[in-house]
Amino acid sequence: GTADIGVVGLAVMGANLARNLARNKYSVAVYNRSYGRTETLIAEHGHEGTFVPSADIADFVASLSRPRVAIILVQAGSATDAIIDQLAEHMDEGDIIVDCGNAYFKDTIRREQACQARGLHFVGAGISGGEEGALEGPSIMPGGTAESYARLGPMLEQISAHVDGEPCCAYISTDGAGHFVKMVHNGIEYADMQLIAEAYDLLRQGLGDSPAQIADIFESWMGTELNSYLIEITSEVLRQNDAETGKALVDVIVDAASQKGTGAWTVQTALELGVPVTGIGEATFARGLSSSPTQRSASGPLEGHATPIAVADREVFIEQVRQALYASKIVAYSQGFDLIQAGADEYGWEINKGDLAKIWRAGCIIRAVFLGDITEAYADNPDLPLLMADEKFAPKINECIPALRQIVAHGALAGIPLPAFSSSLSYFDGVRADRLPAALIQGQRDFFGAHTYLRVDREGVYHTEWSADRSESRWS
Ligand code: NBP
Repeated sequence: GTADIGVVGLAVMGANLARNLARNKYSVAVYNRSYGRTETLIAEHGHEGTFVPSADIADFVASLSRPRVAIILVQAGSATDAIIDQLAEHMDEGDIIVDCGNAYFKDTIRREQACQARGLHFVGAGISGGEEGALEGPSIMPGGTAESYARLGPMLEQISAHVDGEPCCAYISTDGAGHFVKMVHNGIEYADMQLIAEAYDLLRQGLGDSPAQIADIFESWMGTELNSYLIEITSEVLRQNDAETGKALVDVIVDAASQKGTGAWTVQTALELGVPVTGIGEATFARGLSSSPTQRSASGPLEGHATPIAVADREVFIEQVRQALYASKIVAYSQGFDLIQAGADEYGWEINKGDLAKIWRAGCIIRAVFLGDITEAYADNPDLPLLMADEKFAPKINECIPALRQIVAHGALAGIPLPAFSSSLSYFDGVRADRLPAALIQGQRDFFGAHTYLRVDREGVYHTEWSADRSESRWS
């Protein structure tokens, strides 16, 4: 075969990634279970570059130059397993299978082991940026053997988004690392979106502004450190009017947020690893609450509907909301990077967190100017234990926390739900507390379960004889 690389699965993502490769002068073998999609791709876009279509997977594999590289972009789950099996049947030792679908990282670890046993390389590559990204340049997070990256990396780097000439694609680490960081990326995306939604709610219900006015506010924030893709699209969504009713589109959209599961994966993983990702957790739960018709329609007897906030100075209030958003965003990212480090420790990955922030600067949904600061923070100190306490971030978050306190208090008094803002503030207060009430919890645990406690003033593990004379004994 002569094709440089192949793509299996030609629905919107696969077709666009294949076109991106072809536009970058690679010869691209293409295959889809139902041949119709292949025909459509060739008919509509065949002129964009060199495509080598196959109706059969054996022919597809045969059309690839060695060592063969096949990218899978089919529905995540059993379809991916089916395609891996079919490819492996026809491939030879040293060939490379790349899954660019939204796979669960533990599936990727399992698949990598199975492929390795058959002498094949398996790369789990997270890819972000949706359909447009796949075509114009996504952010790509590949995990696999270093050997496979030597063959695959240059191609992926070329088709990825670029910032100042640097690709938004970098080798992450082995097996499931790429899909793990993609999962956390999506979790951070959930948090970011929820924080923006809470800022909107404060301006809408608290300040009483119209969607168009709020669109202007978000647009003006593009000139600040909040500059990001999500802020930009928020402004566009808020400015959109419904053709039929003439109302703001946001007012005719049902207020129930859907999810496809990556937020939940992130939270589950965080629970397993014991990492508090409260921003992502609250964002995921908030979507759940919005989509709970039973509970919401049963809430009639409950009082305390949202009231306007008595705002003394409009500009001051808007700036407080902006600072609250910025502080909470730093908290959410700090927590996300903690989860990535915990995953690396648990699964034996060496992840360069600065590189990761770098490849999220463009191509993906959480792309933001702010990520450049994260890259710098980790460049200065790769083992930074708490991102938000970095010497660049600490002064910024310290400056914004008073505004976050004001905003959370306003929301509480006005009855506007701010789960992500308020949990970010609680996390900040918790992590920097000199002393936490966890000491009391240890006392309670020792009381009912003899779970023991440590002392602040000496070594050893202690238990108090609560049901006897309450004397203390050293257990070890
Ligand atoms: P879909 O997730 O809608 O999957 C459709 C593709 O899967 C078609 O090519 C279909 O073939 C194929 N397929 C299915 Br379904 N079952 C199969 C099987 N048993 N054997 C072989 N092929 C099978 O496509 P998509 O929206 O392009 O997404 C592709 C991947 O990219 C997914 O993992 C998705 O999570 C991920 N992703 C999507 C986005 C996005 O913005 N959409 C972003 C990032 C990642 P057929 O034509 O024969 O039915």
